[in-house]
Amino acid sequence: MTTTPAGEPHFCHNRREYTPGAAAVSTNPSPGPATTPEVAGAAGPIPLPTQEPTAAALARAAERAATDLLAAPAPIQLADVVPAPRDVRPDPAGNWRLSPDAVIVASTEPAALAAAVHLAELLRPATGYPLPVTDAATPQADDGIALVLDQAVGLGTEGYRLDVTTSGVRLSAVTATGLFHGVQTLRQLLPPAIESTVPVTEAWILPGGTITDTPRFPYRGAMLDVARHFFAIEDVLRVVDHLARYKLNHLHLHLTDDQGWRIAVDSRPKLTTVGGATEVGDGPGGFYTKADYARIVSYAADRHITVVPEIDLPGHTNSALVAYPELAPDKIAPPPYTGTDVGFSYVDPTDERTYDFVADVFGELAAITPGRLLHIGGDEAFKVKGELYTGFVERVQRIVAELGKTVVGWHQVAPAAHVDGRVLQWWGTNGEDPTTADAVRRGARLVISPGNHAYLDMKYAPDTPIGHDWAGLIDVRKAYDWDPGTHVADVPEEAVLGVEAPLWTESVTSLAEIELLLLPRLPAIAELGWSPRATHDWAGFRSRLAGHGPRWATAGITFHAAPEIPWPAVPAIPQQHGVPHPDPIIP
Ligand code: TNX
Repeated sequence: MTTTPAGEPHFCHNRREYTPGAAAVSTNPSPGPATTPEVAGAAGPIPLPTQEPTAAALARAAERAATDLLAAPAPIQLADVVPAPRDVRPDPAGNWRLSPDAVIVASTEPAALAAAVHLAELLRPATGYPLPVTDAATPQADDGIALVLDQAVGLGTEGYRLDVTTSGVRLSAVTATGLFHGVQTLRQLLPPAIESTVPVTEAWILPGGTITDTPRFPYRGAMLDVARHFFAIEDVLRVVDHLARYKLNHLHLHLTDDQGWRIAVDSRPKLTTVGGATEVGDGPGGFYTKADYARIVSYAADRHITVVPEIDLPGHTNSALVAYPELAPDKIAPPPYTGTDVGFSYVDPTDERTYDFVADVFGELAAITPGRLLHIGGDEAFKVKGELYTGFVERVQRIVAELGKTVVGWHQVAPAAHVDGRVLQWWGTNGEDPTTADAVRRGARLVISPGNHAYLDMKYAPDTPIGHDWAGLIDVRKAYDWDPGTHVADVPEEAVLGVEAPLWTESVTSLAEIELLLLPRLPAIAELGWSPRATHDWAGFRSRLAGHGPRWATAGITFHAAPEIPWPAVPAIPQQHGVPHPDPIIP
């Protein structure tokens, strides 16, 4: 997608990657017209003619193609939601039209009001309607939208119920989190033009009926590695927005690695002034001050997302060793590292100063992290073996527990002793893992991130311009077709806290590249985390997901136009108020 000077979004039909601005990534080998993979994918291969077509046949084919291209997008159905809701009861007689004088009314609790304000802010730019927000003891949906906190709804800490009738919309939940998730559903039920940042002419119709929804797993997350490449706060906030859209509730930040240390620690200033000044390649690196981090945490909290910070130990620590050589096994500062190897660095597990360092770092991090979970890494510490490794992990686990936090570690920490509440993040590529299953028997719970299904840094296909393939290629179907509840042998579903999609950034240098790898696989992982297994259905998912392409395009979000998804041939091009409708682009 490109954006014209006037700001209207357009699809470039000879591109498979849509991106705002000029940096669209083209992987389409045939630059000819009318050969978009999505069109070809939807219609199937066109047989080669055995003889010259007649003029009449050509005219008929051209007419058919034009009709397809110009067809109005199918109206949105109540079930067209990602992640799939638990229960959907459409009522085609209950459609409701959002009108210019609609009002949003919320329960008097500030948290309900905040969800209502969030909804108004989502709907105002594209509709151009004022959508005033008010509150009431018993909000009514009189030709408007009511957001109601109601204990009697009984859908847990994150569930919601959405009723759309001809007389208005009622969204109810026990918690503000439930209301927030319901707002995301409501947004998806409006036409894609709702993503426009300027007012557009559109029939803002919501499909009638009732949705009752609750998540399958309590933990649904994504990880952003800000250590291999550093990303600006605004980029992180935009990733938070993407998580919120798909009802993910945890953002794991991989804050430290060999190539850079990204979080300020007052007692160890050189971690950031020295350790933060590098990244993969020749970039300048960077770091978050505590105020920056607080901004991310609070932006995420406003979207009902908890930040899980990771300090990766004892390996992946070259940037810390450069800053503080007393942590290094030989007490000599290594050169800064800007390559992409893993497993060579480690803090000295035999030196007490290392544990003082760990206590200082986690102490300061705990103080600025409202969430309960602190991630201690633990992966790929190839040079710290056996009891030296488990002893180190056990001491770090105790330090975190004494801070009143719950420890998370990559599944390599499994052999260490259990501490209360311990969570392992499993990233294997084969569900047979007796060591992890044993840790679960000793009390650990799992966040599941299979390298060959959930790793967002894996390429989609051999021609994906960035990413790795060590865990295989992960197309959208591969990201979707697995079950977190049964994935790891001998681990019962009750021990599975949820799912997470990690994005490692050795090859990722910009927001557009983050989005290219995130979308459309993040919604696939989100659906595995949220939706009941009974709704799992690749055919249904791919057609629901297809409707999100025009949304992302309209919002200027880069995504990979995966050929296995039947993207609409022509996205709705919204008509800006007072501006002539742009010509549809017909190749
Ligand atoms: C493995 S999976 C790593 C990371 C790399 C990633 C690249 C894990 C816990 N560690 O250090 O960035 O592979 O895909």
